[in-house]
Amino acid sequence: MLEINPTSILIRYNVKLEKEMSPDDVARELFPEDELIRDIVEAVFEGDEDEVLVALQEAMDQGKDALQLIDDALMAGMGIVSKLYDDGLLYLPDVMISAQAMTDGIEYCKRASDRSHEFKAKVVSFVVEGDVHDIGKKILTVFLKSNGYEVIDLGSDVPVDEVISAVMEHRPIMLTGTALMTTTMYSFREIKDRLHENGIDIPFICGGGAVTQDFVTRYDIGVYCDDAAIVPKIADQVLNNATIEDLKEQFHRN
Ligand code: B12
Repeated sequence: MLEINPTSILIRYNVKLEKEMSPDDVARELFPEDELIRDIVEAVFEGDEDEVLVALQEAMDQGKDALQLIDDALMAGMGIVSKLYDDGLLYLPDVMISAQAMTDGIEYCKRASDRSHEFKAKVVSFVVEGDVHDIGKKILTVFLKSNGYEVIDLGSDVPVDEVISAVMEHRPIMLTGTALMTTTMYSFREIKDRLHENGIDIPFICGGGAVTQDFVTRYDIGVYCDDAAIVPKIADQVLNNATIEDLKEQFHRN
């Protein structure tokens, strides 16, 4: 008896089947066409560190530039992961695993090249003194790195002095602070005062579970945001010469 496969008929007549797409399906639609780049992007998406290096080497052997691969393949792959996380299709562990694969890939590319990679700009990030909650800050640094920023990550439980010294040493375009506890978030006020005393006029972006827009505006600390995924967009605006007032207007909720 003739067996009819309805799927093939629908595909033949170009009728899209009503079926929920898996994260892999969504990602696959975003993968680039260039096969060499695609293999790297896919390995970053899968969080397969070994495969990332194999695919990078293959691309370099075929004439791709090591540093260009950072932007075109590694960051592109992480961009897809960030997008799917943003859309609620991937979870935090997926992001962290892919971020590690991307970081290993970046180191590999840097070692393979005799030139240095050009980042868009530098951002200093930290979790306030007395606070070890660093998961949100880790997400934030992943988003910044995958959008081409160099992140000076000071870690968690960072004393005010250390934050100020890092800003003076690295001269970033902006500073991000994370606080998860109502007892620790007051460090932000001290940091803002110390930045001011030292004549440093960069945007201070504040976030983390305990922090509210009301707290940040009441003490005129800087710019508040509750979503780590937005931080690269804020950095892009800073590069576009947005003032602190512009940023508040654009990113604060009414
Ligand atoms: C995981 C966790 C821990 C872990 C931390 C592990 C780690 N490495 O981070 C451990 C077990 C160590 C821990 C310890 C403690 N914890 Co705890 N912990 C939590 C918990 C359950 C989740 C926090 C978390 O990671 N959330 C997920 C991340 C992704 O959220 P997030 O950091 O806020 O980041 C998001 C946004 O805020 C934003 N964001 C973050 N940073 C920034 C920065 C900028 C610039 C921007 C724009 C955005 C942004 O981006 C992220 C998403 O997009 C919370 C409960 C809760 N509901 O939040 C309690 C909680 C934060 N902990 C709490 C407490 C009290 C403690 C302890 C004091 C407990 C104790 N008695 O020992 C200790 C504190 C130790 C210390 N000195 O810091 C309280 C704080 C209460 C308060 N408001 O002050 C909470 C709220 C639990 C509660 N309901 O009581 N904790």
